[in-house]
Amino acid sequence: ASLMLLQESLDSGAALAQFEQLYRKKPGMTMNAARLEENIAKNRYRDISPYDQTRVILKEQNVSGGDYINANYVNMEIPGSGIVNRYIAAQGPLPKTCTDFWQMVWEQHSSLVVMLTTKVEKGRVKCHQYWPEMYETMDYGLLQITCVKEEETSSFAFREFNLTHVETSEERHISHMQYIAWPDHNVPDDPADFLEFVLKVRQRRMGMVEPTIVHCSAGIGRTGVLITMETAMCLIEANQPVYPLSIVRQMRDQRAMLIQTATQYKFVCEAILKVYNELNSEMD
Ligand code: PTR
Ligand code: PTR
Repeated sequence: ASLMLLQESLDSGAALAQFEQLYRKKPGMTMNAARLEENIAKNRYRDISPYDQTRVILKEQNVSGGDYINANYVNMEIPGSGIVNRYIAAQGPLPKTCTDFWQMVWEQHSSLVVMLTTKVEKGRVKCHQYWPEMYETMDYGLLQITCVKEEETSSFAFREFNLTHVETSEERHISHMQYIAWPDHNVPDDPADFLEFVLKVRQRRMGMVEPTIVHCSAGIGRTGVLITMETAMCLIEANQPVYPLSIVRQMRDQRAMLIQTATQYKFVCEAILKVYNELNSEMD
């Protein structure tokens, strides 16, 4: 029933008006760490900062000094199922934050990184290539990383990395899933491709308790769309009502500005309806 109302409020424009009215930053949250002198150069965009209360704090003193990275924990509860989908929403690494990024991956025990941007869009750099080329090994601080697999389609790139901690020799394996057909401030070129990608992410995440790291360029627009979609899919499966606006609010309580434009919000609402309607027509 919640989704029938969604169709109506999309048709009337009310859904988008509500989205536009929702706060982009949660009142009372602060962003002081991002503004510290030593951290300013670690932000890709001056206007995109993590909340202090939910930011990921690097544990080991790192090469660049301090504990700061532009990333927030975003936990999405699926009521009635006992599931909490755990994410870290982050900006795309800069040349000087690649080591910090891998340190975060390691310390948070993440085994999946989802990337929703290309390195360059319309001639502008959106994300530094923070990983080694196929069969190559690179050092990032205390981590040695080797790319052991790479597969590309016209919309996706899937990679596998081996990480070795040089001090302890501990080894781990990490998957990298990149969506390459999605320009920033915009929506994916093909909703079917997008849904296929989200399903692949979900399959890879099944049973995973450690956070999945999701990033785009700023770590707000496209990252927010992906988290919203996966959350809605889980709610539909758990037979729970889906209120996209409350998903967005729950996300923005943990990282500011998630889902950047009304077009992105509309796109994800329509994709949610598509999944819901397909599921229901199968059951008829
Ligand atoms: N979007 C551009 C950028 O982030 O690099 C331009 C921009 C810069 C937009 C700064 C807003 C900015 O706001 P402030 O410096 O007040 O945070
Ligand atoms: N100041 C930048 C701008 O408004 O252009 C910040 C920004 C950049 C915001 C990219 C969102 C962006 O998209 P995404 O979060 O999907 O990478």
